[in-house]
Amino acid sequence: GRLRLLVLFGGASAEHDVSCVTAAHVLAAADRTKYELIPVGITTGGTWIRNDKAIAALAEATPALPDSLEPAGTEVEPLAEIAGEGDRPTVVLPLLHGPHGEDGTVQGMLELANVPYVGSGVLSSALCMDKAMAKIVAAQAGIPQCRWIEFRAGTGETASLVERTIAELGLPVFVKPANLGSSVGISKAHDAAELAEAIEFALRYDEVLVIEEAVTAREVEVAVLGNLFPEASVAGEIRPGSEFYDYEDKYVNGAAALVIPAELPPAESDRVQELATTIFSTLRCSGMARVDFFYEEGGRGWLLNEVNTIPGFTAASMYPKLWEASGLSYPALIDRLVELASERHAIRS
Ligand code: ADP
Ligand code: MG
Ligand code: MG
Ligand code: K
Repeated sequence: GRLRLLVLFGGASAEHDVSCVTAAHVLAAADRTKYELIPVGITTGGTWIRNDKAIAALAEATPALPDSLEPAGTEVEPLAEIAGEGDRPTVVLPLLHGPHGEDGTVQGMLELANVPYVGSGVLSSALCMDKAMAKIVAAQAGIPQCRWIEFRAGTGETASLVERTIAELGLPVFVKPANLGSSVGISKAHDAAELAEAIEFALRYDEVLVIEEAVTAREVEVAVLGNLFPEASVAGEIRPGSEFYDYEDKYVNGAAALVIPAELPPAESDRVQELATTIFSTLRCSGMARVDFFYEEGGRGWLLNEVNTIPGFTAASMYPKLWEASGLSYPALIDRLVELASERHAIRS
């Protein structure tokens, strides 16, 4: 029989809508001779809803699916829905970005349910979601990174943090909430006044902040796939449409251009692929992750920016495009991710 592939989408994050688009694309692309596709949407309030309309559409010979799924249909109880009826094998594909999806919380629930799921486990998901903790662990393994400082709310006044930042990092700097994505809460500060504002702004999103020197560099990303023996795709470059790769650029006007493969000397491509798989293993990732770098030409070379354990997955997203350019089609990528999820689950249980 076919494997039940439970596609989890939506969620409480700023990337809710992106996730709904991704889910529609995955349903359209996945091989229906292999999978019984069960789309389950999570509302911004956290309710789980099985999309019956999409399930009915998928039963047709030529399914008419929307461009974007909705968390609409029958409300379901999460653990019961994951388990399904009888003992049909199930794999869960969490297509959720940011907090309560990519940060280990949903992964913890899936561990308790004892089902295989695509992507990283609890520790790695939480680690990669927290920019400060990820940097600390990566630094311990000797991974090159930009200069940065951490700040916890309540441990000092904004004015003294402004002073400390300028003394230690200079200007301009990037101020980020530790636990977020999609550029939400992030700003670039060019002077002391902007820095104070950037700190106050980021503190609305998290009680831990990361402040980094602003590097002048190219942005290069590598898709990694695998469990204990991960493989790297060709590298791709992002050319932001504005001063940095912000939310608008990512999802609203799509002004950023993707260059695949990135134009790099062969030795540098090899180097960044090797770094990407090392980082993937260092941060205990499994299944998939997109490892994002700054490439400081003529300077320090490769600097890790961040790791995203549930990278953007629409047809236009970097992660699947990098694999396509490396010889793995979108449907084949889904198959491989499902296989990796099953393998990891079999080893661990
Ligand atoms: P997110 O997880 O929200 O994507 P990032 O840390 O990747 O957060 O930052 C978003 C974007 O901001 C990056 O893609 C890059 O364009 C810019 N940026 C972030 N940090 C720096 C930095 N230290 N120097 C230069 N640009 C940066
Ligand atoms: Mg991110
Ligand atoms: Mg990023
Ligand atoms: K991240």
